[in-house]
Amino acid sequence: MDVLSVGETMVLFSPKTNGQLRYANDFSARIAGAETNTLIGLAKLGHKTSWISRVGNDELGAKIVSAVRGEGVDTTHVKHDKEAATGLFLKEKTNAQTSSIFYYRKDSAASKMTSEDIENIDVSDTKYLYITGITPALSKSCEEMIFALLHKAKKEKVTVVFDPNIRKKLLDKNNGVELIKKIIGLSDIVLPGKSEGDFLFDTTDAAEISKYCRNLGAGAVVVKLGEKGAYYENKDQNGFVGAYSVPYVMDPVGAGDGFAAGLLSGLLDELAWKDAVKRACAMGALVTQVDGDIEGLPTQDQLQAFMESDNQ
Ligand code: CKP
Ligand code: MG
Repeated sequence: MDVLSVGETMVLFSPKTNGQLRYANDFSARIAGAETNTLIGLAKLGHKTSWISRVGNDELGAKIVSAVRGEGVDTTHVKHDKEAATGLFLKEKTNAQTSSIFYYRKDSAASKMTSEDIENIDVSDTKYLYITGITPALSKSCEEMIFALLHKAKKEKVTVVFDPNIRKKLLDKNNGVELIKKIIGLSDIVLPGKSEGDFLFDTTDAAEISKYCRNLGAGAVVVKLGEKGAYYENKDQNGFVGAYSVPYVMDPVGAGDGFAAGLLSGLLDELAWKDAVKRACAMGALVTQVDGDIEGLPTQDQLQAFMESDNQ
């Protein structure tokens, strides 16, 4: 297995019209979840990926599993929970530029995951474990499960990649920051964004964010800088990679997950760090140009063509 991940995927209902949600009558229904976005991005590039989760024993759960499996991600470790429902969320488009999201995921099937969900999973042939800060924020039992999985991965020398993906609506107000910092300290590669640097360390400076993460114990850090590209640092090297220019941004949600897929794909293909980060930036740029989280994730040929055209 190239990349294993665990997390919640929901159905996202997006209104076809702008304005208050109370007046929205027509919606599109798409699947969305940071971890499956990344796994799907990797699968579309030809890598072997597997997803651990729970969905409800319901229609939305069936929709999610069939979509994720249909994209080529292994779903053997996804359970159908008979007691809890699949989570969902709604988008409210205030105007063409701004939107808000409303989660309906409290006590969802995925939030009921426990350490038992990962107990019998053999990670010894897994190259990378990819996790985000969303999963441990879902519930206490999910938090315990993430640490159990992290320890299992460490024991088997699986490389741990962590995207903090701060969700203020989910993180515990009192110890949320400490929780994220603890996971940063246990990770081999951390992928924060500028706003996450601000939230965690009170700085938006890429080199400083990286220093803070590395002081906590992270091996390597790649800071996502949006339209400015990315900054990477590990024990041997550091540097900036410029962003790919895009003609327009249709939907920035999911760009971070595409970025993670690009980086992991580059590392799996044993590219130099700078080139893996370049691939990450290209993936992020491609995702922003299409509505939806996974719909803009490219095939190998599309990625190659985009990177070869002079967009950077
Ligand atoms: O940080 P991103 O915009 O790349 O993440 C978007 C995803 O998992 C989205 O798909 C949503 O379902 C979520 O983050 C979430 O739980 O907020
Ligand atoms: Mg993100």
